[in-house]
Amino acid sequence: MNYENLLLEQPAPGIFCLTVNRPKALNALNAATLAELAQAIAAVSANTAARVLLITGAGDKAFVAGADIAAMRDMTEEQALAFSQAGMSVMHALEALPVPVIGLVNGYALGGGCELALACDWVIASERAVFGQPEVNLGIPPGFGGTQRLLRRVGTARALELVTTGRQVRADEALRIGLATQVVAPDTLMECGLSAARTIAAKGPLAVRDAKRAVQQGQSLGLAEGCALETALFAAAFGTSDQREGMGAFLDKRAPQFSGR
Ligand code: DAK
Repeated sequence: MNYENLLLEQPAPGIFCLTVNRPKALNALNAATLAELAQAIAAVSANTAARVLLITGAGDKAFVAGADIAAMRDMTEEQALAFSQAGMSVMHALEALPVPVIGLVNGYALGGGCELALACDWVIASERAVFGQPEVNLGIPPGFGGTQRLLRRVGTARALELVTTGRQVRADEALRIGLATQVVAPDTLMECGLSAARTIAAKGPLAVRDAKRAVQQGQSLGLAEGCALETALFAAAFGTSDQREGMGAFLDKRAPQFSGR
């Protein structure tokens, strides 16, 4: 499928890479880009061979510099509601993908761009990355889930400080507060992402899916319920051929060949 504002590529078997591609507007998210993101995420979700999704921004300056301010300026409340819902549903769809989603933040990740990074399962940042929720500078609060996902990732006080001041966070601080899990040199960002993706793609796909699901759902469960979910997923794994293959391969001292069944 051809997209106007995105590139969806498959650099290796099972590994998909989605690039937001509007470099002249620093990859800002307008309605058309959000609609394409929804389509691309649905395509990856429907592909049973998919193992990992990488997301990045085109050019060397921005991951995504936010929702498109020019497109938002004259919106009515009704239009703003529809725009926020479109952005929210993209972020939810990304989070709900059964495969891990790694954000490769190559530059500015501001406003909607920071929210897109927060909807990724984790983020590898370039040394040039800059994160922030600067919406208050524009007279609006965040609208694509930033307040909620930021507080879950960095804690309440840090989230409050960032969303009320609009302060920008550089890569080293992002690493320290948990917005990024790793910071790498700009020209190694894609290779680091691919390396993580290859590692994941070699694992049991059902186990990866269920491990992601347990961690994600655990965020909104009590400890006992979360552990009950883990028990159910663990037991169900023993009905799969991946479990027999993984354990058999270990005992045979050979590399496993997982089938995802
Ligand atoms: N939207 C549209 N265009 C943008 C943009 C954006 N977010 N960010 C940059 N651009 C455009 C610039 O207008 C410029 O276009 P031309 O003038 O060349 O035509 C081009 O990209 C290059 O930008 P600069 O010339 O400004 O580049 P600099 O290197 O000088 O500065 C910068 C880079 C990232 C620091 C600066 O561009 C900047 O501050 N950009 C805005 C960042 C920002 O404020 N982001 C948050 C956007 S607000 C809601 C729904 C959604 C949201 C909130 C509520 N509801 C419905 C409730 C989400 C809001 C946001 O994300």
